[in-house]
Amino acid sequence: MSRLIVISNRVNPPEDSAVGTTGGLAMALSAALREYTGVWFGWSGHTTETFTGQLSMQRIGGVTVALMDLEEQDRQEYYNGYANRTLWPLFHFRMDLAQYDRSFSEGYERVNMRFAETVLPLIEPDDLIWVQDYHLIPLARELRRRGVKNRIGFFLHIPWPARRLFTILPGHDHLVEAILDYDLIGFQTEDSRESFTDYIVHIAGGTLEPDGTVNLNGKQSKVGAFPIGIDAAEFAHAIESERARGVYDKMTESRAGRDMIVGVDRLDYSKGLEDRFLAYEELLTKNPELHEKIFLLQIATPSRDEVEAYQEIRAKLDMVSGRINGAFSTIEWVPIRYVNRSYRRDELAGIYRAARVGLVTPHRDGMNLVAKEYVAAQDSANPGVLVLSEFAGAAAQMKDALIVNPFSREEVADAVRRALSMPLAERRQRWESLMHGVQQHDVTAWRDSFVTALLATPEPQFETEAASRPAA
Ligand code: ADQ
Repeated sequence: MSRLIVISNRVNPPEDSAVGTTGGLAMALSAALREYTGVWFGWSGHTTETFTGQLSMQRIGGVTVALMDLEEQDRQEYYNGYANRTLWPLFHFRMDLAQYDRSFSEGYERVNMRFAETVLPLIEPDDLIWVQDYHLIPLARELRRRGVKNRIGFFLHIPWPARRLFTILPGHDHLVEAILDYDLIGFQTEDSRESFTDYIVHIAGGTLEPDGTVNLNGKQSKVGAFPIGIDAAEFAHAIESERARGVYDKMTESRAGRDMIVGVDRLDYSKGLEDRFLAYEELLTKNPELHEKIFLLQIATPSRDEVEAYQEIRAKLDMVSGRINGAFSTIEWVPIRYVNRSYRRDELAGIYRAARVGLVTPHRDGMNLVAKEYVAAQDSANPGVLVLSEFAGAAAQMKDALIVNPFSREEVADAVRRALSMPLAERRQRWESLMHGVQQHDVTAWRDSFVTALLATPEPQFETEAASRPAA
C-alpha cells in the first residue's frame, strides 16, 4: 500500500475523537488518516516574523502530522485574503461579498510555493499525494515545477460555482490551468463536477471524454464526484458513551416536555442562519399553538473572526435572535437558545439525539456533515426528522429528508411544522433509509473511492527533465 501524503491548509486532528474539533475537513481527514500510513502536512496556524520553512513533526490522535509556520503577511493575504475573502464567498455564490485584490492573489501564489518547498523533503517516489480544498489549488503545479512525478489528487470540500459565476474571478483561467496539474480532481457532487466541466468545455475551449477525463491546452485530468461522509462507526460509539447519555438526559430534563429543534454550524454566512431564525419566527407567528411547546437550540461556533463579513453576520444573528426572543418569550419560555461555543463530539451526539428536528438550511454547502451526524445520532425506535436545504451537497444523497429551499421562510416553516407532527411510522421509514446511506457512504468509503480512482489514473508523463522542472 502506498503512503498517503495529505496536504491541507490547517492540520488540526483532534487528540481524542470523542472530543473532536469544529470543522468538517478536520473531522473527515483525521478519520480518513487514522488507518493509513502517511503524513498530514499543513500550516500550524501560527506565524513567525520571517518564514523559516521548518517542519515540526508530531503524532496527534494516531496521525503523524508535519506542521510549518507562516508569516503574518501570509495569514492576511493568503488565508484571510484570497482564501476567505475571495474564493470562499465566490464559490458559495456570494459575489456580493467577494473581494479582489492583487496582494491576495500574490499571497496565495507565494504560500502555495511555500507549501511545495516545505513538503518536498517528505515526499518519497511511491507516495500518493492528496491535496485538500480551495486554499491549495495551485499546489500541484508548484510541486511539478519542483520535479515531483508522483500521482497527485485534489479534493474540493466546497461547491464549484456555476460557470458564469466562476468567470467573475480575475485570473480564473490561470487557476483552472493550474488545477489541471492534478491527476484526479474530486468534487462533492455531480452538480459541482458538471459546473467545472461546463467551464472547461464552454468557456476554456477544452474537451470532456466519456470517462470523465478533461483535456485543455495539452493537459489532462480525470474528474469525478466523491461525496464525503462521517465516521459512522466512531459516531455510533460516541452515542453509546456515558457522556452522550448524560447530555441526552440533561437535555431531556431541560426540554421539560417541549420539542427541540436543533441547528449546529460554524458561524458562517453560507449556513443560512439568519433566514433560519426568520423561518422559525414565521413558524411561531403562524402557529400560536406551538408557543411554549417547542424551542430552537442553535449552536454556532464563531469562525474566521478577522474577516468583516463574519463579524457582520455574528452581530446580525445576535440582533435577530434577541429580537425574536424579546417578541415571543414568556417568563417560562425562551423560543431560541442561541449558543456561541463548541461542544465535544460525544456531547453533540447526545444533543442531536434529544432533538425532534434537525434543521440544516445552508444557502450553499459542499456537503454538510451535520446533516449526517444528526441522522447517525437518532434512536431507531423513535427517530427525529431531518429538514435539509436543497443547496447542501448532502441533499443529493439524503432524499428522505424533508428537502427545502432555505431562501423561502414559509417553506422552511411548513417543513418544520410537518416534521413536528410526523407520525412515528413515517419517521422510522425515512430515518432507516437515511441511516443506510450514512453508513454506506461513510468517510472510509470516501477515502477509499478517491484513493482507488487516483491509483487508476494514467501514470503522470513527463517528456524531458526540463519539461518537468520549468523555471519557477
Ligand atoms: P464545514 O463548513 O465546517 O465543512 P460541515 O460539513 O457541516 O461544515 O462540518 C462541520 C463539522 O464541525 C461537523 O463535524 C460538526 O459536528 C462540527 N461542528 C460544528 N459546530 C460545532 C460546535 N459548535 N461544536 C462542535 N463541533 C461543531 C466543509 C464544507 C462542508 C463539507 C465539509 C467536509 O463547508 O460542506 O461537508 O467541509 O467536506
